[in-house]
Amino acid sequence: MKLEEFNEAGRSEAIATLRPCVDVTRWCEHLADRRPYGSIDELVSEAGAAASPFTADEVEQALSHHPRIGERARGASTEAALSRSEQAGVDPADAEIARALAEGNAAYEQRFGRVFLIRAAGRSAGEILEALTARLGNDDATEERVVAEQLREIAVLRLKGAIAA
Ligand code: 2AL
Repeated sequence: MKLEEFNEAGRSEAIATLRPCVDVTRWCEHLADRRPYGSIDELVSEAGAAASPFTADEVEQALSHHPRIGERARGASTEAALSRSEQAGVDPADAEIARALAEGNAAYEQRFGRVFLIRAAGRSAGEILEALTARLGNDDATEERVVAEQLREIAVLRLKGAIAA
């Protein structure tokens, strides 16, 4: 969608455009209600500020929409297509990587009680595995900050893809 269309859309259409970026109602409503934006930079800057930080509850709500790293999202929804393209650096046919990711995901879920989340776009499977291993050593408070920051990065990247000058 063009920025001009986003600026002029009805409130519910604007919110529906934002929702696949991250399912956090406060963030979507805030950005819709701050319209109009004079530029993409202005929108992106507001989006980053409104996501700093996402609360633990918001992270939990949004995480349910993110498939595990190494699990290809199925279906034709905007979210599923975004996830597949973000995880393009992870080759599902590479059995060794798939096994290492599955083990790492399980260890992370055991340790922190939620799905391991990382901004996958632009990262190779090796880089993701390295980050996963390192983050397993974080204390709870540090990891809570890291996961909120990763969710913010994903949301802002998706926003840049959803709304163009
Ligand atoms: C994802 C995903 O689907 N896209 C992305 O950047 N990260 N999933 C995840 N568990 O981190």
